[in-house]
Amino acid sequence: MAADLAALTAAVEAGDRAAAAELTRAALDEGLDPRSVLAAMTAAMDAVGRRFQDGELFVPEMLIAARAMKAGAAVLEPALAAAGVAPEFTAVVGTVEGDLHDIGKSLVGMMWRGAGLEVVDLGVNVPAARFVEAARERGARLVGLSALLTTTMPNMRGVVEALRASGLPAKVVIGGAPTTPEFAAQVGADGHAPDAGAAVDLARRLLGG
Ligand code: B1M
Repeated sequence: MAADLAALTAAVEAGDRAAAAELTRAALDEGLDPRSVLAAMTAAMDAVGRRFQDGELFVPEMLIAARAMKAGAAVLEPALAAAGVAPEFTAVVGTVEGDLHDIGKSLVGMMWRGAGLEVVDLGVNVPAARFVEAARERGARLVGLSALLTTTMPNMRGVVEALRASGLPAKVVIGGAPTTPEFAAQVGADGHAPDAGAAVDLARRLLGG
């Protein structure tokens, strides 16, 4: 199969897992920058979100598109990671309690790996105590919190408070569509990133890189 980023976008949007994985593989085999491959897939998810808002498609279609993106991302991840250097710092990342959206959080984790961090991905629906436990066990210098729902973003405050109370030295970065820099400041986080690329810049800044 030949590399075709437009076809990759279309495959993710249509929820075609096999094509998403194959087109990702073809793009990497032809030497395309893994970041442009990632951009082709995120463009598809943006389109899915817009169509959902317009009532053109519903939750099951969103879920199927998300799974196709994950299939492509699984192929892409080693290439992003390969662009990095040996991990100097460990980051813990997860989606806060009550929230099941994992694509943005996983992308941030992938990009952080690509930037040379060791990343412990706790998944979705993660309680505050689990973030603290993992940060302590893994000696994390960075904790990333994601929330996609206006109803779950307040749970970020509890995670930040639990991390501060633990005395661990980890910096806390938050992100996710409804979050803002102002909200990050309100909950006491060290920073906010609007997207996965910005999350890399912010991590580097906070870790002194
Ligand atoms: Co949901 N959903 N969803 N959903 N879903 C949204 C978020 C929504 C905006 C759709 C809409 O109405 N237009 C809306 C939220 C409205 C609101 O709160 N204001 C919504 C809703 C309402 C819901 C349900 C309540 C629907 C229902 O059941 N009635 C339900 C909630 C379930 C729950 O979590 N408890 C629900 C369920 C689902 C699915 C399970 C079907 C599926 C998720 C599948 C999965 O993740 N495995 C899903 C999806 C796919 C979406 C949309 C379409 C796409 C989300 C996504 O993956 N985007 C979304 C609409 C949209 O965002 N356009 C929507 C692609 C991803 C790359 O972007 O996650 O924003 P994003 O991440 C970006 C940045 O935000 C940032 O970087 C990422 C990459 O650049 N970022 C960080 C994210 N985390 C970060 C962390 C950082 C830094 C940056 O530092 C640590």
